[in-house]
Amino acid sequence: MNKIEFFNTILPAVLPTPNASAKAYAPANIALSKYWGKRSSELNLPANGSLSISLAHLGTLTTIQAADADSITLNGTPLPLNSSFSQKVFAFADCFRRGECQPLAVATKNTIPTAAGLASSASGFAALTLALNDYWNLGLDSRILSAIARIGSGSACRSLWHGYVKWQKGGQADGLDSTASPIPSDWQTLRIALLEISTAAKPISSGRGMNHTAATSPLYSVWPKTAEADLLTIETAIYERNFSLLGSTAEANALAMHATMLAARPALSYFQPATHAALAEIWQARADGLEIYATIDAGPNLKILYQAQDEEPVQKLFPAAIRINPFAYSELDL
Ligand code: 2P0
Repeated sequence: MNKIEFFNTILPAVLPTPNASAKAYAPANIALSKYWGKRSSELNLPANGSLSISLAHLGTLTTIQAADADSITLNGTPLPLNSSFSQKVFAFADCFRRGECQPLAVATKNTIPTAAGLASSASGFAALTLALNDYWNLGLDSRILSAIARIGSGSACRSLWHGYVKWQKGGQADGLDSTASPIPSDWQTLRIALLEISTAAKPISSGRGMNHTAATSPLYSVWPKTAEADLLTIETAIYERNFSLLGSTAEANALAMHATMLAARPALSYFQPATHAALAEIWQARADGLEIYATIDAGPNLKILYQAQDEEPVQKLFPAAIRINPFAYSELDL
């Protein structure tokens, strides 16, 4: 199934009358067990399920208004329509418009500091999906919205909720069973510190990186099964409130993902020397009795997993890291 066929199955033939404007916020998320590999690139259907924690006030706020012609601003700055950011946004909006003449003024604001070294595509496509749904009064349910956000960027399907979120792999060709949903839990002592190594653009996108890995790495064949097992272990750890199990599994899962890349031909590594050095610091701290773990995505930066009780030693050890309470979203005032 291609994108247009997918959108034709879930949207009315003609879009409803739009509202004057619509506004939506979505948080960024960090995968505790990772998405790495697609069984369909067209619809971003994953080779394995994944589980994430959302980052509360770090995310994307998107506003859509009717206009005479398409236009876009990013963090208040107008962007040309031929910029890669504009093209991604309007290609996504076109999946809704399907040829209808409905120009849009899109304003996107990221609340993620550049220094956090975090990608904003997950929160960006999630916020855009929610805003487009509201703009045209589509009233789509959360499962459909998650599938739509996934088509924008795989990990975006997890950014529709705060807290712990699970993305089920699914098996259908239309991807309607490959969607995310929140994990009901009020275990709120998990904290995340974002340790920036570099904010330079990554040399190879996640999508290209995962396709290259799946196509050439002899270690990749064990990845989907490993990742599914890790997902279940982390879900159990959340229900049991077992930080040691959650952290150790998340760290092992991330390093297993990077190991598949290192074995790709040619090798792919998002690590920089400072990534290895910080990882060694985390391992030493753990050996010294501070229970912290690392997870690393498709870039050189580290995310440190720790417990609320260890705020002070983590701040002392990594003073430059941005510390986040993922559950502080009730304080949001956007
Ligand atoms: C994740 N990553 O689970 C994994 C871990 C990076 C490493 O999801 O091609 O930007 O748009 O579906 O979602 C980043 O990949 O890729 C990602 P596309 P996406 O968070």
